[in-house]
Amino acid sequence: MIPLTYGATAAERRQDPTMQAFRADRFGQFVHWGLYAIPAGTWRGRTIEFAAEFLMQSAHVSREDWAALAADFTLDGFDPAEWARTARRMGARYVTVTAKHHDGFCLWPSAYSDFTVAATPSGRDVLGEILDAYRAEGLATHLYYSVLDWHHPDWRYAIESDDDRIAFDRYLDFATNQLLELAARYPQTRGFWFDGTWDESVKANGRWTHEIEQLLKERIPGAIVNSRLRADDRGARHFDSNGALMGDYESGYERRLPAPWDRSVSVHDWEACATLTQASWGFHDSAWAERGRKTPAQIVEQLAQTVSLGGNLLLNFGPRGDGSLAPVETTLADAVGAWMAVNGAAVHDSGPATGWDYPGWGFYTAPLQADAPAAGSGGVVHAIVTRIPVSGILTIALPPVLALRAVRALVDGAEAPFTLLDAHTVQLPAPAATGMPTVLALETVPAGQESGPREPNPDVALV
Ligand code: 16Z
Repeated sequence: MIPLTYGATAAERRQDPTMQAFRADRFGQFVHWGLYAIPAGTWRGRTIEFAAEFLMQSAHVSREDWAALAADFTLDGFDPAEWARTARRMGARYVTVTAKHHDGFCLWPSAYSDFTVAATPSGRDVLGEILDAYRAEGLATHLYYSVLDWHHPDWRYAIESDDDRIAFDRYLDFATNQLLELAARYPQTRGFWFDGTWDESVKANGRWTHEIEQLLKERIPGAIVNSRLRADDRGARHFDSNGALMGDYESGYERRLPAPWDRSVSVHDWEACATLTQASWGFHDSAWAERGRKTPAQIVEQLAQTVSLGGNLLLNFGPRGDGSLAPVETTLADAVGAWMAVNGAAVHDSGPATGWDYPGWGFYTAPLQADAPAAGSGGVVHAIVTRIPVSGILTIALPPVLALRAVRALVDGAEAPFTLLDAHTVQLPAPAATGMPTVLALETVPAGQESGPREPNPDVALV
């Protein structure tokens, strides 16, 4: 063990009510909105095929020219109640909103910066309005905060001189002030999602990452902080130099997921974030952005894979510059929501199905239970069928301690026949293709207690 002052603070996953609620929520909405939504990927006629929120950097825009966008932040189509309704209908149970992204623009009227909504025509507390709207729809609220800041003169990428050290210490004081200001203004905030923490300057300040986590938790008891904030004494990130997770959950899965069979990730809490388009988080108004756009079935498949491995999915939306949602995003949300309305039980309040191996044709999830019953006591496991085999047959290998009593489709409650192959392997016909994953509720009982004898089917070869 390497002795560390600023390493992991807990050996076990958190089990307090706030963390249990976050874990049970499973599906959140990420919202990237800021000045970058106005140019939406195009600067002076040139479309940059890169994330819209990076335009200031990728189009080499000066601080002054970028700051001038504030005059066009007029909220003409801004309707946070509509964002929140869309998120709730989709089945999201929490939202994470970009309070400040890399460009330094603040969605709240911060006392520590001139580059905020206070300098826009409306002068309104846009962030506060967004958070209120989501809470009114019953969603929990989290704040995204970029430590990296392209606007602030004291930001440094690395500390290479005494002057850098002095400037960056000032910068960290500024960030501390802003974060405590956010905690004071929005005390109902459930969590903080830190970003822009990968530079040498932040890695050399593990102490600050530790202290700000503790400070925020003093101000908001139970606040949930992502691992991405954290560096230890030696600059190790997410996981300390002894391999222990820092922060409350792992936030390294970005536009990718752990492999479906890799259960090792479920030893701790984690959250993956995903884009609707190939690579932009902010609204990118271009044919390029449309190229990799995901379908509702792809989103549901990512959600199923995530829950089956004990993670949360934070699905990103990028409202347009006027504050309205693009129809393509609300359409997607509604299609996912229609699926969730029928099948949400396989996602919300669910997690990995212990002892059930990855079946290849989809994912198993099981209800999260506060007092988990002994393995083998039976109950419902959900099978989310995302890849229908060409054979038309689903093979289910149950944990040896369980037997299958019934299989029911969540969509209509219809019971599916199954054939016992051996003590713990069954086959059932694959559901008809609907274009969206089908969810089957597998009703299990302890092995030996299945109702009535079931003879092996002589038509199915045992191999
Ligand atoms: C290319 O390296 C990146 C990619 C994405 C650096 C930063 C990011 C930012 C995105 O703007 C978005 O906020 C995402 C969650 N974050 C990691």
